[in-house]
Amino acid sequence: MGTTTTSICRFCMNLCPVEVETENGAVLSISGDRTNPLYRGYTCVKGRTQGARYAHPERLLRSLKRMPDGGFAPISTDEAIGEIADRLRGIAEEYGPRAVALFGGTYMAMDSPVNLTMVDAFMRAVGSAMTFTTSTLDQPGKPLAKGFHGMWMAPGFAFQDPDVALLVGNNPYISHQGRNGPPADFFRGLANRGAALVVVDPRRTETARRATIHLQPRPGEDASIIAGLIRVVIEDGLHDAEFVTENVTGFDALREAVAPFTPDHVARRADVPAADLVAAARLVGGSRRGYAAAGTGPNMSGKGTLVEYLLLCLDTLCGHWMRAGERVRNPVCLAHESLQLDRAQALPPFAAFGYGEQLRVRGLTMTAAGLPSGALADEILLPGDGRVRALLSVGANPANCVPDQLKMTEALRSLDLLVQVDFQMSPTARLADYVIATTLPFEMPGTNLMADFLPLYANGVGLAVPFAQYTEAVVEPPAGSDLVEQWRLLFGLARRMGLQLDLFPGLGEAMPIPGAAPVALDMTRDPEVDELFALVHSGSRIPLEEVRRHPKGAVFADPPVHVKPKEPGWEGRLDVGNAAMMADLRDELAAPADAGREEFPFRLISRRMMHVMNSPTVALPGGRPPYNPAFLHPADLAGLEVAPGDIVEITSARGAILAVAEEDDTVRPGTVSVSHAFGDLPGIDRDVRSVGSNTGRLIADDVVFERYSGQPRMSNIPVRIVRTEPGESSSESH
Ligand SMILES: Nc1nc2c(c(=O)[nH]1)N[C@H]1C(S)=C(S)[C@@H](COP(=O)(O)OP(=O)(O)OC[C@H]3O[C@@H](n4cnc5c(=O)[nH]c(N)nc54)[C@H](O)[C@@H]3O)O[C@H]1N2
Ligand SMILES: Nc1nc2c(c(=O)[nH]1)N[C@H]1C(S)=C(S)[C@@H](COP(=O)(O)OP(=O)(O)OC[C@H]3O[C@@H](n4cnc5c(=O)[nH]c(N)nc54)[C@H](O)[C@@H]3O)O[C@H]1N2
Ligand code: SF4
Ligand SMILES: [Mo]
Repeated sequence: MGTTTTSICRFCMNLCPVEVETENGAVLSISGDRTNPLYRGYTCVKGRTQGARYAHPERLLRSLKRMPDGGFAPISTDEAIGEIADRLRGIAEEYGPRAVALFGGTYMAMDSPVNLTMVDAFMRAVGSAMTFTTSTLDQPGKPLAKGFHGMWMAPGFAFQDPDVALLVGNNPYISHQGRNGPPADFFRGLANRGAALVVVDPRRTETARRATIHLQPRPGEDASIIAGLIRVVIEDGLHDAEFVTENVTGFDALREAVAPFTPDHVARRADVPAADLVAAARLVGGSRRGYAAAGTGPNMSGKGTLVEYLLLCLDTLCGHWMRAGERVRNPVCLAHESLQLDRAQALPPFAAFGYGEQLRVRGLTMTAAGLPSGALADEILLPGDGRVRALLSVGANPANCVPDQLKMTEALRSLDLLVQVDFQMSPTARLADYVIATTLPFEMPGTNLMADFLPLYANGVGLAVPFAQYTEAVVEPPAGSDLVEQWRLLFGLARRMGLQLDLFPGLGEAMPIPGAAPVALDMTRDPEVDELFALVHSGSRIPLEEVRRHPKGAVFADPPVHVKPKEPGWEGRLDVGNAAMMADLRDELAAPADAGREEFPFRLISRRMMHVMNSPTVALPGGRPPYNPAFLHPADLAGLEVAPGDIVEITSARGAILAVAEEDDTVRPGTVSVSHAFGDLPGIDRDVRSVGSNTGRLIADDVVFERYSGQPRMSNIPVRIVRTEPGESSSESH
């Protein structure tokens, strides 16, 4: 019998409270905490099986250094930190600090709440603005669109029993990118209240199956579809005229810009029934207590900012924002109390791109979503002043996840210094000069702080009730291991480089807390984790000490938070007629709906699978294939003369990959639905049945990309598909 401790699963943003059974430092089992009022014992298969990572034979227990013969040799983590610090200092001195870049991924944000502010402080101390993250490869349209539209300073209705929800290319049933807790609860709640669900997705997803109306369009047509919805809402007079008069500007420009998007036009373009589009618009516009949200699909299809902007316009026209006096059901707990949205007034538009660091390619700049990661490979490869020569990869797997894998892996190989922080020998680790072995979440204390920030990021994600939890570390790192926390690595590097670190409270300078100044760390000693937790959570609505008194977490409803009235004299307005966005919408009309069908008859669309979190780990759940199938409609399989389980070659204008075909009648005919982050480095992953396929190899980062965020088109990729065998492929670019 082992010991059971309550903790938090930090494998995805659902942050489930769990019971972890351990024995002699090994994690025996992970199960949901049935006593939790919100999650009620919910966990998913990938969370439950990730316990196997802790004592896995393939786990990295010590750091590695690349030797002159190309192989790796073990090195003590402390020694590695010293050597890396010397090389970073040398590179910064010789080429300027811009030559030092950092790429932060999923597990920079997830594994410790200290990481984000530490990364921010570290790069500021280095003097380099070259911090890239997955934000610009995910849904950068969200923060960018807020810049064009402005922001309502009170929440939407996502967590207040909405009467209608519109989900565009978002599959919370699988991705948990929705309301935290058991995904089914949200949909059951809608059904029990008789609320409507409208889903726009080229695949009849697990979410779409619960929809009142499912529009199953061609991918990449979301801007036209939402413009069509807006047109019907305005035409039918369903908009909230009083809210618009009081808080909105640009109404006439929007009405004019959406005029050509008649139901018939949109129906032809997107290949959806016009009557369904009109019915969907009436559902969405027919209720004040509704909300609209997009997921990764439309953001990845090349026009993310426009799509997200039009969704904000739709919510604004329909008055889908909370008003003065209403109670906010899900106030923040562990985030600074000033970050709570609680004011019924409009923050006017602000600059969301075109400032700060200028990148050397495609006219890209700093954005509200961060520096465009779609330009990282070019910033490494392009000769000249400012070229990136050293890259710290923190909680990320850029070799598999940054699109244009052919270019990205070439870039990673060409660096003077690549440092990969990881717990396993990921493809990026195998390209690195140093691999720093890191702790896993149950070996560290943690909180569910990130959940508080989700509603600030987007409508419809985050906690529906103010639930907060703190966890101690529940296991020691394996005996004889030499691991370091990601934040402690950065602290160690700074100290060895002779840099002073100044930490902002919360998540760092990018998520500023009004009036908060950075705190100078004492660089002469190792910081205690508790003092950093106190700093990160300082000023929280519920003090961290109070949360720590409830080891299983608790709901902190009191004191209640009510939406305050508009400040006297406040003149801010939301802009639904931004000139650049209206011009982008006009471009949509001109763009051919379905170009290039002859050479590339299929469109590859993005998706998530329940049993993996992006890159597969060494602890994949048993009984699941170790590859990511290419899901095709049965009619397409028949047309291609491909049987389920056959190997197909998928070719785009950029490259070709092999994949295992699978039959799936939920996929729209003419599309192929494949998840990302699988496969290995180009040239060595022909055995797709054991490693899967890397869709990033089909993507060019500089041909079709979102104009503000630089996000390459990562879904709706034109491809052709033929049956093949691993041995007989026609292409050289595997
Ligand atoms: N073609 C295509 N590309 C995509 C996407 C797509 O849909 N299509 N999606 C994009 C999106 S939305 C994202 S967010 C990115 C993700 O891109 P990344 O963040 O770069 O990738 P992940 O697979 O999430 O991160 C995995 C890395 O973290 C390590 N890891 C796993 N668990 C832990 C842990 O607990 N602690 C630590 N320290 N490390 C851990 C893994 O070994 C791996 O090396 O990919 C993007 N890339
Ligand atoms: N189980 C699991 N959960 C995860 C992850 C994982 O890998 N596995 N990854 C995590 C990460 S990093 C993220 S960012 C979130 C993402 O969360 P979601 O955005 O919910 O991700 P998906 O489940 O891929 O849903 C995207 C949907 O978009 C659809 N789609 C593709 N192209 C288009 C298009 O052009 N238009 C429209 N309308 N739809 C389109 C796809 O069919 C798919 O159903 O999930 C997170 N959660
Ligand atoms: S949904 Fe799964 S992976 Fe995500 S936090 Fe819960 S158990 Fe962990
Ligand atoms: Mo993501």
